[in-house]
Amino acid sequence: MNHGELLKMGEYNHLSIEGCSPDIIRCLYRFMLRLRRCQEALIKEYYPADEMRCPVHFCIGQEASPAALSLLLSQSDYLLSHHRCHGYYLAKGGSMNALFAEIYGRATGANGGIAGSQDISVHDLNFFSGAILSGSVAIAVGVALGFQTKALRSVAVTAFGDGATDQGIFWEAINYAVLRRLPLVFVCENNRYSTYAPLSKRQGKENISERVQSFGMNVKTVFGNDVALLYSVFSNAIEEAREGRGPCFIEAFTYRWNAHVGPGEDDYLGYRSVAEREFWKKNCPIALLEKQMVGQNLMDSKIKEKMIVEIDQEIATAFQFAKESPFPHLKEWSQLNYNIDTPQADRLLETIDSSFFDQNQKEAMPGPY
Ligand SMILES: Cc1ncc(C[n+]2csc(CCOP(=O)(O)OP(=O)(O)O)c2C)c(N)n1
Repeated sequence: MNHGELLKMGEYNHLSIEGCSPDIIRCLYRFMLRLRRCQEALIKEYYPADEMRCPVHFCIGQEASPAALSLLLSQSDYLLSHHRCHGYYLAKGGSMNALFAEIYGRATGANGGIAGSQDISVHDLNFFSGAILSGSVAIAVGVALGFQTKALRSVAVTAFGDGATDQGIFWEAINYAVLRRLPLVFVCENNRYSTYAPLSKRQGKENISERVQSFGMNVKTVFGNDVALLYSVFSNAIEEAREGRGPCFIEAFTYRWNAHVGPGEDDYLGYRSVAEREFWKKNCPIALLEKQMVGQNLMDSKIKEKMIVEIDQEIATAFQFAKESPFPHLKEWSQLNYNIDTPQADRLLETIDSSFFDQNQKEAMPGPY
């Protein structure tokens, strides 16, 4: 499977909800709708208000993977994500209030307003994300090794884009995970682009899964907008890893509808064809599931309207919470070093020149990132 071949398919009509209970289907749908609407609301609110002062990588069109994971991980499992992390943060139980507050740079944010959108991490939820491509993949190997060493039944899942596979450390991580049969699931959301560069311009061949498989890894390639399929494939992979049967690499083909970064459009740059964008919009993960649900009497306009009202209320509350929260203060910086066992990090913190920190965020940051 690759992006070029998928476009020739036209319409995807393989989504089947037969293997899932109605409750699971409803939860998957609700998660995707909630994620979609919260992203859309943030995009709408970004300008002209200009109060969100960090780069934000939205994930419209890519709701299926986090939705599937949201029902499969326990508290003790770790989820380590890349910069496009909002869906994964919510999947691990992160609150919308703390997400919005983080993007608004407020003290009540998931990371005290200091991390911003692409580095959100919540220790209590065992959720971590990071802007360094493939950084989380490498850290996930360490986490899984820890689980194995301590004979725990926990699993690490790392979710990232195809851009992570441009990094050398990604291939080292694959090799080591296979070698040690680590309890680790790799989820690669292949949306074809790293910023504005297609995979074909970055790698000799568009066959990530094939190359990963050549390391001895168990591999699956799936249409990443089929949330029911993802749920089943992720579920099996997580179960296998938990039972000590080793890691799995899942390549989920999907597409981001929005710009690489920020609330605006970047298609004026001409890096993506109209046909491609139309294909992926036609095969929207939410619409594909909804069609099946309507066919099985699991969804109608009344149920959907009720869901939207609840979700929009949660979003409105999150905006209010974020906007009414205070900005962080410099004197609290030391408290942001969560690991008190790292005196070296404490010493580094003391060397930071606080004059760089614009507490009132008067200057917008240049981009793109
Ligand atoms: C090591 C490293 N190199 C470059 C970057 C700059 N960068 C940020 S996002 C991005 C594109 C990532 O694409 P992908 O991993 O496919 O995820 P997507 O943005 O498509 O979701 C790049 C190159 C970075 N963050 N880290």
